[in-house]
Amino acid sequence: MKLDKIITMASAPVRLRLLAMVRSLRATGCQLPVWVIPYSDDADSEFPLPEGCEWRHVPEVSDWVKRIGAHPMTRKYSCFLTANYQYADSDIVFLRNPEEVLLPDEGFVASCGHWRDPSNTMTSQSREMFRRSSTNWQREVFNAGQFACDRPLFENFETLHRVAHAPEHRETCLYPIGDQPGINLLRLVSGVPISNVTLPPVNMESTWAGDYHDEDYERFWRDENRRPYLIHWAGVSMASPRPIHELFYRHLTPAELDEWHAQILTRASSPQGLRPRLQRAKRRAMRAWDALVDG
Ligand SMILES: [Mn+2]
Repeated sequence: MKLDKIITMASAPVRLRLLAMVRSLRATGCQLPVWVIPYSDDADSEFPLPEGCEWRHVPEVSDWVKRIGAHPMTRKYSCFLTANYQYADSDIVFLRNPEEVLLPDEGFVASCGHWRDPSNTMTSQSREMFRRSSTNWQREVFNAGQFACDRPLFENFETLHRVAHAPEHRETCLYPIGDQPGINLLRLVSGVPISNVTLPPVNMESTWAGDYHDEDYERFWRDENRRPYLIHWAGVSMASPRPIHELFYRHLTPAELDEWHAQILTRASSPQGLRPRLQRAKRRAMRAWDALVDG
């Protein structure tokens, strides 16, 4: 595919993540425009973007998401109305130019190892749809933080809306807890063929920061064709030190690094550790939601 843009999502709290992501992209030689989907419409959520980036409002999608109470991350569904893009979350750092890496690929391209553990990519409803689609359906699920496609999954917003609201899809596509199950199901329903560069024939090494534990993480990357083209922190806490965090830090100035560490310390010292409590609450909510859909 011939990429013509990078798409991401951001709001003020992830400003440093976004700056590092864009700088890492430019360092690979990629000068494509970056569309930034606003995570929220709050007045203080936007901030000045680096050159070559623009806030990309798609009101029909963001108004719809708000109206139905779906998770704000589902604003990413607007990607499915466009073509020739790489979507990348702000907690990603590029290592190779996605324009070059994806040139031989067609259709929808995933680049994660979720096939090892598909559990967070579906609801109990969409699991049945995947099971009915193939006996090897695990190859077709992916992390919603990184995907590329050379064509729109749906011809217009009306079609996307109709598919998402269909009785057999709505619990998954209008999911209030996250975007990943809906994004996976919409790709499946679209019928656009999917491949994953971490599976044969490419067998790229892992793109997830959580798979790299020690100082010499680059030893897995001796074969350039199998070197990951991006690294995604997806759920890996920056509060606990890991050598691979350096790939992110190297794109921040000393002043930004100070700001970053102050943010981490504030979060870590919140009463009784707010983050674990929030994550437990989220797991409870996901179980309750699944039970509701099953019932
Ligand atoms: Mn992410």
